[in-house]
Amino acid sequence: MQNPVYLNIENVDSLRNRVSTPTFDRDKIKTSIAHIGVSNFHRVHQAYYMHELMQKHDRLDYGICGIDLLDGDRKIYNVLKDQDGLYSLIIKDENGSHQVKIIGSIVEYFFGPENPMAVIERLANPDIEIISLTIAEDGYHLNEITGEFDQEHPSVDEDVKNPFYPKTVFGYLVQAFKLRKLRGLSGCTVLSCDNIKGNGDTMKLSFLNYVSQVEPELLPWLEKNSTFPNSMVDRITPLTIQEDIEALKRDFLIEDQWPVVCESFSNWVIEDNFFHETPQWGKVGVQFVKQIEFYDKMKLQLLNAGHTILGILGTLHGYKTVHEAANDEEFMSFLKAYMDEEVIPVLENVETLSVENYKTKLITRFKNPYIHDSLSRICSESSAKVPAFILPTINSQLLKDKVINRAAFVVAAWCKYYDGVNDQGKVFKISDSISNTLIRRSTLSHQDPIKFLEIESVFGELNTNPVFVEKYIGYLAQIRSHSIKDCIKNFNNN
Ligand code: CS2
Repeated sequence: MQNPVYLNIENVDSLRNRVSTPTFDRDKIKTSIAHIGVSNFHRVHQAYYMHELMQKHDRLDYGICGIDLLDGDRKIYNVLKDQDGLYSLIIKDENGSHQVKIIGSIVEYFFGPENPMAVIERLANPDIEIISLTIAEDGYHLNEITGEFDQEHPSVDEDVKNPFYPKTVFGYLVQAFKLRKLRGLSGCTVLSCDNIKGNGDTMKLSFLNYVSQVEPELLPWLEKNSTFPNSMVDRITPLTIQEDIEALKRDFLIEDQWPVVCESFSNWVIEDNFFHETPQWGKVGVQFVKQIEFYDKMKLQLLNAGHTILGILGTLHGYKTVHEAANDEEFMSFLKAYMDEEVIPVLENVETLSVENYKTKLITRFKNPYIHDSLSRICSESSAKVPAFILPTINSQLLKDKVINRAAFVVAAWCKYYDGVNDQGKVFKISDSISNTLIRRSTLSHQDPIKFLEIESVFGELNTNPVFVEKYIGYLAQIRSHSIKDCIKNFNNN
């Protein structure tokens, strides 16, 4: 038997008869994108699209410079360095077919904590026309309810005090734009690729707010020299597990330290608002639109909310992955009814986008047994997810005096989630930047249920809405005295 081949530039051609490898000349690639946050999601989505452009259309002008800014991201930086930016993308569809592609669009990589000045210089380089971001929902430092930038956030405060050794994206960007202005260079597009409603507008708001504190004189230049398109990104991407690494070695004889798995479905819709000319990404299926709002709402309130719901309810039951929960007919009936009765009515403006088709496809995507998407991934940082994915539905429904039964049930289940024990008596791990608050409030809710709803930064004024509060209290009592599955069955039968 042959030995596995270590993935790097020297060896990649020898893999050509096993998997799809880059056929373009990587030395000819021009780096015009700097991407901050080389997450698994970035690697299956944007980097994949740019790779396809190079591979299928010989467009070598959209090379990516990957950048990470957090100490915790050292591993991906080391892996990309070792593997010359190459990595394996394993696409798994619902029928069990697996396709492996070696992605070659990330051609440079920088690590902020090691050399912040190098990152700032790279961002300021005139070749960079787009600075894109995947910094996760909590990277924007927003107050979930007011939607405003949290100026008091400790890392923001640190950056204000030490502007030349930044920690946050905002700190880096301000230095890069300052250099561009000083050198008489043009600005660029800042493209957010995170799951946030109006992600570009949000980024703009947060960034300009930060700039007004540290470099107010830069504001007029920025107004003329930057754009912040909104975008909707979609591709389910589980965390890589050891089994993925082993399977690649066993079945394809490829030794890759950190391959990445995703579903076959993929979607990217971007508001056409670029500082330089609109990128030629339509060739690989990227859609440019005038208005993103409808696409955004549909995706966040159906897919991401659907995930959060399966995540919370499934974890309470004892399931470990999305597909386990989604293939349980009781859980799926609950979710379908939530979508039909509580979400789709508030998506009235998106009829032309065929919400029904999206929903039907979504159910198959959730059920895909080959994507081992862990519920712990889904439930991490729920304090940023619930307000972004579920509360908009609740608020719209309440405004119109419409049903919020299942949504209130989910919020009650979310409170129970912080008891930290499932219905099989097993303890599960809670991972959230405000986990102490969530756990404390959930504990207090045993005596006074409203205490959980009083976390203002999460729920805003929802605790003052009598219709919601009554339902929530009723469901919480039910959930604390019956198994989650029995409660769901009860729902489905009524
Ligand atoms: C998930 C998303 O993190 C989550 O809660 O819902 O990562 C989801 O898988 C992606 O947005 C799919 O496009």
